[in-house]
Amino acid sequence: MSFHSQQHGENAQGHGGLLTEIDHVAIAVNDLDAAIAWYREAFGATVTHREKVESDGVEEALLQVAESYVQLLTPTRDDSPVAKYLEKRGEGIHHIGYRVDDCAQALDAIKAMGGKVLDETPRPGSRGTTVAFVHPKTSFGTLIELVQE
Ligand code: CMX
Ligand code: CO
Repeated sequence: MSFHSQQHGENAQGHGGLLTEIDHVAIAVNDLDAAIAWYREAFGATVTHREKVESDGVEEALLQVAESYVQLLTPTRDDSPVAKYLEKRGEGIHHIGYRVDDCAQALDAIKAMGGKVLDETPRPGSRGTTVAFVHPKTSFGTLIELVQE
């Protein structure tokens, strides 16, 4: 056992506590079809799931990588949060989705620490998941989506 893992005990063995997996890395893109084509051409990666999520004003394409996904995201309307992001910051990593067993429990943990959440209670996400977003100002500049399958 290395010095590092001795210092950190269980955590060094890969326990993420309430986080069970990286569910997805979401990338905001201007042209969904162009991004899909690029991933196919470069890596042979193909779309596992494609969906318009009207409640969030986005269309997503999920490319499965092992147990996780790359979520390519593009806005479907001008007032979409992803439209604002693209306008202000350009294409790039928009959020990280962490898989959890119990979205409400993970959300409550953030709230108990005084964190700012964007969903007071879990709500429906894409592909039948239950999700809640945590404000990036609470989590070191990273917009976090808690994803319960
Ligand atoms: N990652 C990191 N920081 C971000 C960010 C992001 N994705 N989006 C905004 N920010 C930062 C901005 O840079 C800005 O920082 P400064 O004040 O230092 O300049 C601050 O947060 C406020 O940003 P804003 O441009 O004014 O944007 P809003 O506050 O209007 O919206 C957010 C930002 C996170 C509250 C909004 O995007 C939101 O509610 N997101 C949750 C829902 C969502 O993203 N849905 C789409 C994905 C759906 C899915 O994956 O299924
Ligand atoms: Co997402």
